[in-house]
Amino acid sequence: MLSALQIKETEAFAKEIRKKTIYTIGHLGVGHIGGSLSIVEVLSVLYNLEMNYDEKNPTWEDRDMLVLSKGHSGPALYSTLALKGFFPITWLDTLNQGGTKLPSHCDRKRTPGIDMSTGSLGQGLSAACGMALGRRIDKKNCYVYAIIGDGESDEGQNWEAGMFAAQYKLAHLIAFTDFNKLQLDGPVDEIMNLEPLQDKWKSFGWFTQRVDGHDIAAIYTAIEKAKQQKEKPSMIILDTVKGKGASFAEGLVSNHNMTFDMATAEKAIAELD
Ligand SMILES: Cc1ncc(C[n+]2csc(CCOP(=O)(O)OP(=O)(O)O)c2C)c(N)n1
Ligand SMILES: [Mg+2]
Repeated sequence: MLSALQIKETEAFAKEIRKKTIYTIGHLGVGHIGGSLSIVEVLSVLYNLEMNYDEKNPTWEDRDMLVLSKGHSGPALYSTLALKGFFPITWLDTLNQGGTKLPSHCDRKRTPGIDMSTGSLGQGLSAACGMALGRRIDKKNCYVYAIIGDGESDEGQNWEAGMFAAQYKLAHLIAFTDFNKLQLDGPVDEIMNLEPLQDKWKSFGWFTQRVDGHDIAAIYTAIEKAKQQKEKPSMIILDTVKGKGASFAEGLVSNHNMTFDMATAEKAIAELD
């Protein structure tokens, strides 16, 4: 059971991740602000409450791992990892510039704390299946988490991974769908309607839940329930808002890969206090 203090601390952490994400993209002048801001709360719960890791030894064998399959949302994960001490916070100023260790999309060979290279949508859940199966074969008791996008769910490979995870009873695979209802250039329900999304994953043999993706306590409780599963992989559908918390971007179709300057970023950051 989560204490009121833990909720408060994790909400505060989420706010810091959100601020750093807006700052980081504003500093560069362009980036995937929408899909980065919609996953801030799940990242804060994972890295503040759930995941076992050692920021001083990011490749520690017994760690829990995260595959950010929607790799274009790297800036939110970089902000999270920087705030948790995986690398200096000043690296955020180098996002996607020549020689950076923080490319726009996640690269496990470049960034401490990134467990899988992603960006080519549709592949991450399959990678997470392999990681979860491998860990089980190695008799590790750790968890593999994955975050996929709703637009990304149009990629058929997700559904192959869905069958595989159920077949091999990957109970230590806990996946999230960032259901922010928007993809690159329009609403999900107009481009490729995913509903009934929870029923789909259930029919694939997964343990499924659907929660408010900006509610820290709800996300935490869902993960704890997922961890009680002994045979089924888990899909937690997060109802989210693309661009959540940045007044200049929230809910706009145009927030997918947006150009904005530091003055706009600073105003939005100030509004969060
Ligand atoms: C295989 C592949 N096709 C296309 C793209 C280009 N692309 C990047 S993000 C994106 C939209 C993804 O939508 P969604 O999963 O809803 O992302 P979010 O709303 O979370 O930003 C597309 C088409 C890509 N990265 N990989
Ligand atoms: Mg989306």
